[in-house]
Amino acid sequence: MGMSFEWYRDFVDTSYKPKQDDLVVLFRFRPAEGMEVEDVIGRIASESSIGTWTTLTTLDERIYSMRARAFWYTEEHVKVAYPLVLWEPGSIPQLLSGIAGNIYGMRAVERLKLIDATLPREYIKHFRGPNYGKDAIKKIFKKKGPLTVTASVPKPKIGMTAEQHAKIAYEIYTGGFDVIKDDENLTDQSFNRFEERVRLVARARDRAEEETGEVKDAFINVTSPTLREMERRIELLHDYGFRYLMLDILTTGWSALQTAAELARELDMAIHAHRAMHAAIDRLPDHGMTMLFIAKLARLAGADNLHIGTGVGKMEGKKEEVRMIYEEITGEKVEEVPLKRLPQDWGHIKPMLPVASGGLHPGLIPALFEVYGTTEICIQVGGGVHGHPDGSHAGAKAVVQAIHAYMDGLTLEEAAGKYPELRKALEKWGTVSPR
Ligand code: CAP
Ligand code: MG
Repeated sequence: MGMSFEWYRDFVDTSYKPKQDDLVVLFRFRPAEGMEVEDVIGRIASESSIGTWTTLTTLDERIYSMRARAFWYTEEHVKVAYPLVLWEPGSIPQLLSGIAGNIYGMRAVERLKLIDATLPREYIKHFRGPNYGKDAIKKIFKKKGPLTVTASVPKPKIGMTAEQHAKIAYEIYTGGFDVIKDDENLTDQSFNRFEERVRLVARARDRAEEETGEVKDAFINVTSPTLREMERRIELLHDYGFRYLMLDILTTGWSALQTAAELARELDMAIHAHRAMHAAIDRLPDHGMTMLFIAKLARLAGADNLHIGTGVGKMEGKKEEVRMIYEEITGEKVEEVPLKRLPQDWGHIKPMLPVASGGLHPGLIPALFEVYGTTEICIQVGGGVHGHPDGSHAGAKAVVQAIHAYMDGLTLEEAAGKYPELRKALEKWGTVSPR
């Protein structure tokens, strides 16, 4: 039992039944040495809603009724229900300042992981979600054949001049790829200025569209030091006819994504969300926040595409997790997975376009499609294109050949007999899963 001036247990109520428009959060926790479970879950619910460490003379009935309630728990999991009134309509930063703020730093809580939250319709109605999402496959890229959107990052990941970058763009566009993508750490450096890259890639895009009759675009990174500069870069992309912008959503933050989403809608553009830094937040099983919940927020905030892992490439993220996140960002009514995912009705919010990236190459294409259970995704292949023995153009062709082979029910070996570029890629990498 706590100190006489504490009231954390007021926030534990297993008789409480969450209201329809309560926001419910599932946490995993580990009590600090000597702390009882009820004292820990009381702190989690208290500090993330209206409470603090001591009883208050300023508390009144109205405010008291706004407290969160830990209404279900075990030795290491707790569900907390939050009255809707606590949350500013449409603000992801304010939501996180509550349910993912101070509670991580409390001495009584040794470890804490935010697993998921059920966002009520009354909360999500203030968000517009993706502008295109998965619809982009047909509405932007006008795809009829394999519905896989192919993107490639020039590698080495930074250092190329804008001319070298644009030359690679032309090579992969004419090799059959839809998109040239900036790397997450390419923005506006001396060797590759943003404006010059936009101008030169637009020229390569136009030339390739002319020659192939296909829609080509780019995920050019508008990650900037200020939102004002980010908006300026987005407008420049629009001026050059690009349909997408790319944003590192975690290093820029949720207000940046919500600002970009508002502007993207005005300009009828789509957002390719890169998740660089996510593993600093989601990698530990017992502390931080799940990629599932990050993905949920990205969909709510209006990102169209989101990297969610490959299950077979160089980045961590098991097949089961990739599938669970895939369902979350493309589903309409998402089912609960006990202790791993809460139910979610997405209502009017469109499905996103999932992005598989990280260590991919032609030899991994079949395994990747098996993980996702669909080919209607965006795949990003960097090293697996530009490491091809015959160069980037052949590398792009080899990936496209592997996609077609999968669609035609050919094994990679059978297809290698048909496609020389694919054979060369398989000779170099086989079906290795790089680390
Ligand atoms: C992949 C990549 C992507 C990662 C991000 C890189 O390059 O460009 O940023 O996929 O990870 O820089 O590593 P390769 P995730 O194709 O050469 O591996 O997609 O898991 O967020
Ligand atoms: Mg990258």
